[in-house]
Amino acid sequence: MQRAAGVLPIRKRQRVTELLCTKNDETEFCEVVVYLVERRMGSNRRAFLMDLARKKGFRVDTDLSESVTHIVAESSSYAQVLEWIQKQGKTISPDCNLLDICWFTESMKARTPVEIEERHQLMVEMACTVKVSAPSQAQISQYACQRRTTLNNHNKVLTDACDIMAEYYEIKEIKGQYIGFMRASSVLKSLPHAITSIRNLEGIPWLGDHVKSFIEEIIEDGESSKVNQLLSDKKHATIKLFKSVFGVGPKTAEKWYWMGFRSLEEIKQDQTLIFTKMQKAGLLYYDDISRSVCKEEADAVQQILVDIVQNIYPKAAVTLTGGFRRGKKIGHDIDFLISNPDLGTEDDILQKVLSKLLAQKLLLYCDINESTFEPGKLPSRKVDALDHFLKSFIILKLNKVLVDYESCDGHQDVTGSDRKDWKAVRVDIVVPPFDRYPFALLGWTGSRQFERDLRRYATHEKNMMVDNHILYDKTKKTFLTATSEEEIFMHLGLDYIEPWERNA
Ligand code: DCT
Ligand code: MG
Repeated sequence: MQRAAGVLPIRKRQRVTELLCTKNDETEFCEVVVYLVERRMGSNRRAFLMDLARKKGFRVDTDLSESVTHIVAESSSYAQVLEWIQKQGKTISPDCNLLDICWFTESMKARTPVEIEERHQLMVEMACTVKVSAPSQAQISQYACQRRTTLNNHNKVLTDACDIMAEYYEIKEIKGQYIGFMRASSVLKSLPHAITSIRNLEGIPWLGDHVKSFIEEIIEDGESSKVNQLLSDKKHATIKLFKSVFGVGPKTAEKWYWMGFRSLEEIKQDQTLIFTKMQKAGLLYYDDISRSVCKEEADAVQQILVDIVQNIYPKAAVTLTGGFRRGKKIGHDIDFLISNPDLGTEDDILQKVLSKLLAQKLLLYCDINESTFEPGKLPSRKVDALDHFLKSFIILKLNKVLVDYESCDGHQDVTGSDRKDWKAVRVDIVVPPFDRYPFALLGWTGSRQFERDLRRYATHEKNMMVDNHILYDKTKKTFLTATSEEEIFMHLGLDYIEPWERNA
């Protein structure tokens, strides 16, 4: 793979510098004129990065002109950027550098334009082009945080089958197999094409022998005998049913099965079982909360929370996170972050929100997890551990009149056939301290596999630790601050992945 040559010669650079730097210039490195290519980057991110660079003393031009010395592009090849420039009807200086975003990221981190190395230059052929016949291993990252995974899944048959296997092994607590199928499903979801032949599997990471033969069977026979076996396994189906009750984990589900229970009716009617408060609510509202929540319902709940929060703290924001932030149209619950610029108001906000919901008779169930967050503490090594922020798991009584069901696909499935004018919905509300908000947002946006891989990548590739609270550089022994998700990606040397590209 050849790299494009062309670092601006020093003499020419000086000439450009003289032309560009006026005495009033606030930029520190006026020999460098950066231009960010919007293609693949998106206008919002471009605006954010331009602003960031200017704050760090860089000259960034909004328009592409011959004075630009450094053109920076994301996920693009040399040829693609040149073609794009031509399409815009622009010309650039022959000595202009066409660079990958990694040069920009490193320069932001160093607060100075870093020396251009070969790896910073755009490649003549695009490295991430996936050849449909046989993608090479180097082209698909083993980390979900280096892949763009939208909801446009070209391999649904395969990933659904892998997800069924993963869920089975999760319940059985066979971690190796569970992770294996999760990773395989995740990488298949990111492919830009459908796998139609065994040859297509070459070079795709995480397809070990076991998973490969599982997939090969589906490609050849159109179905998996293992999945069919699981789907007709009554024991597995019963344990899954019990586990689908809010507050019931795999251990309790399995215990109920071994105690001889086979249906939720039997569980509900039994006089000897002792339920937790959460399980009681889970059983009571099971019909509603076992159904999917649609985006329109999430929007209605957000409006209820916004109305309450803005009355108490006008500067506070209510952000929809979880699957809905990744663009999903349905989910099993609705996840929110509430953030207020005034530190120390978290308890008060949550208390007042819950009191108000209670007064409005909308709070069917509520469980509060007090904050155990200690600033300056290193993150937990447990990848799946919940965070330490103040949060509340609730069941909300949502008035159906508030929901625009007309816009909701398959709204019969969502609302059910009952005649009551409300639906019970599961809502999580997290209230992190304001300076932790970008980390909390990144953590709560998910997907779970994306978060796992982000942590694994930070540890193994960067000697850093990241979680919902902090980013820690183990080499420098320092905590890195961030005011946005973009900055966290930048600290980690990662291209920014939009929320809707995190459906790993
Ligand atoms: N999360 C995580 N690790 C976990 C659980 C959750 O990183 N063990 C993060 C990722 C998603 C986010 O929290 C919200 O969790 P869920 O609501 O379980 O996931 P979701 O993606 O919103 O899925 P759904 O659409 O079904 O609600
Ligand atoms: Mg969710």
